[in-house]
Amino acid sequence: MPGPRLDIAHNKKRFLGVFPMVVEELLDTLRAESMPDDIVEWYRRNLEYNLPGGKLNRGISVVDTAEVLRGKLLEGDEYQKAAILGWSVELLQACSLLADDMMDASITRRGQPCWYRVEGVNNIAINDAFMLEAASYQLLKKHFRKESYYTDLLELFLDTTHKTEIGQLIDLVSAPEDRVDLSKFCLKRHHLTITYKTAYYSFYLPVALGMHFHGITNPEQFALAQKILIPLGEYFQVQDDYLDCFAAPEKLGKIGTDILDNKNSWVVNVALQHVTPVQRKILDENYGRKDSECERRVKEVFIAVGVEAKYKAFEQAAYEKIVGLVETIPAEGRELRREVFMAFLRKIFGRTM
Ligand code: GPP
Ligand code: MG
Ligand code: MG
Ligand code: MG
Repeated sequence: MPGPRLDIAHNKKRFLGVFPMVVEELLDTLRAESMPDDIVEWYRRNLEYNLPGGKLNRGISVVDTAEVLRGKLLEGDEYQKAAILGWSVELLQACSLLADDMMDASITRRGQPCWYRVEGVNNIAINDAFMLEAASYQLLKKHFRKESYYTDLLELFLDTTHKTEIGQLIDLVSAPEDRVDLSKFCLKRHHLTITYKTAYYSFYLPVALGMHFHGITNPEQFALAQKILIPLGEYFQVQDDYLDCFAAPEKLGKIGTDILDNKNSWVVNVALQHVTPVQRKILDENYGRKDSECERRVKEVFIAVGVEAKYKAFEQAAYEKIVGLVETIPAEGRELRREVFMAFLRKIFGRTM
């Protein structure tokens, strides 16, 4: 059985079609507490500014996974329920991005000013991030509390959030603002960082949710999915590091900050492996400085050492490794299907935004 074809544009439109209902349900949780209108309106603005503007890959992948496993498109109430699970992931993602942009001193996100930089918001964005996280549990409670797998969903959200926070901690502690020491950077620590800060919540979480929705209960199947999705997520975050430095901000929707922020990024690690002593001195003197001229000099070295070709080679190797992992799933597997992972891989391979 070939399963349904995944039409990315159509799937996004369909997923966004559920968003107004999600917003109203969440606003109802405040109305039920008789909150004043301006408070309800603030919450609405938080949701509408921070949720729908991205690629929505994580949320849509919950639905995609459920549909591939089912072998047909979901319809009506069933589609809506899977999409709500997807929006719960998008709420968690929006929460992380709001907070991350403050921690990384970012300027733009999804083609608009970061929420904390919007006039009148500032540090209220911290509370807004918490509210987005809480909103995901409100949705889960309303729509899934009667399901046998409700506790599994809750544990999955909580454990994934814990892992993401650990990853964010490694990311931040590895990038002290006042002390640049490139000899402390290493790809082993980078790998640990990206596994925790990105791979679990961006890749394992959506697919595991789709698997629960479909009724899969066998822990071995979840372990097998994780074995493929963590490398996929690591590959995605290397892309994020590369694009932070080299993509056009208008296309990416965000202005890169990794060089200014002294981040232990894939790009600087690869450059450090290939620099001459003169280039190394330029990096030592310019990396992690809050100065666009310093940033320009660093990028010049990255280009001169051939980071682009190394990235292309990395992408190809990552693609082949992941396809190899996917092929460990039996072609006629009765539970997991190769297409769950190939659909995700196709969405990100060679991405420029
Ligand atoms: C990506 O880091 C990781 C996250 C956004 C997770 C943040 C986790 C928290 C617990 C707040 P990044 O800074 O490279 O992302 P971007 O490039 O999108 O800013
Ligand atoms: Mg960031
Ligand atoms: Mg960050
Ligand atoms: Mg980044």
